[in-house]
Amino acid sequence: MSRNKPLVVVTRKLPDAVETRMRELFDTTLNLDDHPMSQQELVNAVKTAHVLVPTVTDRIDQGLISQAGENLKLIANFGNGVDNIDVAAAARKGITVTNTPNVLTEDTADMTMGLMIAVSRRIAEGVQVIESGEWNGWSPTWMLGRRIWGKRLGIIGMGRIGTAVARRARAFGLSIHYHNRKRVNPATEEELEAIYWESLDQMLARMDIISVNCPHTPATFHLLSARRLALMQPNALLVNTARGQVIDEDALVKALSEGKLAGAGLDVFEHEPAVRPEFIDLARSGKIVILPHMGSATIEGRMEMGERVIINIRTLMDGHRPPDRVLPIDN
Ligand code: 8YV
Repeated sequence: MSRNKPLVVVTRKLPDAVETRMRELFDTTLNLDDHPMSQQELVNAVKTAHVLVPTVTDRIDQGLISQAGENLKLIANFGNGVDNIDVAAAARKGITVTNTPNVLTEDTADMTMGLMIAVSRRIAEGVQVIESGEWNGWSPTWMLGRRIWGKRLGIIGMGRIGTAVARRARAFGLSIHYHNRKRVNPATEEELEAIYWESLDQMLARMDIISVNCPHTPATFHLLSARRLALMQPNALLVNTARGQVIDEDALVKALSEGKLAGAGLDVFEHEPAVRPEFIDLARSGKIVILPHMGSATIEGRMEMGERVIINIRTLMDGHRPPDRVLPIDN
């Protein structure tokens, strides 16, 4: 530690302004060429650093945490979801974990709406037609999509992002239904005229569009299983901007290929950056729209995520509880 500044290791390239500020405040090791860190690099980092700043692309599991040195006091995740970190193992070692909530809510909700509209109105297919030079002109029965106005949207996970999706969806004329571990407060339900479904199965069977907005936890792994996907209406659409692990991808491919589900908009995948070839074929055929985990990818969002990371580090270093502390989930 130089001049009493904590040693902070950042695993990926962050926006320049964030990196510059971090170097002013901390003894910061940057990853200038943005390569995903190897296991050995991560081990070296946790052995020496006071603070590790990982992202969704780093597995901070129990094995890694067990090798952490005495110095490591904080894992300040650059991201909202913490399914890449074994939070319980960190807690057992007295290491605090923080994330960056709130600042990517609106961007992720925008992308959810974007996918919903892109799938139902065949936007990606339209782009492909123009780019291929095969557009022969307008026709009354060509490229017909499905209207979203007046349809029913079922949101799985009515946290910050789910609620932000609901607000937008209301303006697009969708009626709001949701499934959540807990019912949201009456004022929010009233504002959104939202219908709560305690039973996910019951909700799935009745919706025109389903949006996945819950975190990936042991309880939500493959929540949308083959059995549950089969409950959905054949005309229904599925949008996922949360985590690929929430959907059984084998079952989703099967449902889409067999026409048991009309389409999907996916920003996330179970084994990123690998995307199963069937999804790519389905995207080429216009059945689904797929994006490479871009839900929170705005300049403003990334800057604010960096600011949250800095605030969390500084607060802990000043001897206080960081604002975005994440506690282990009690199952
Ligand atoms: C982030 C995300 O880009 O914050 C999250 O949980 O999924 C993403 O939108 C990513 O996590 C950055 O680490």
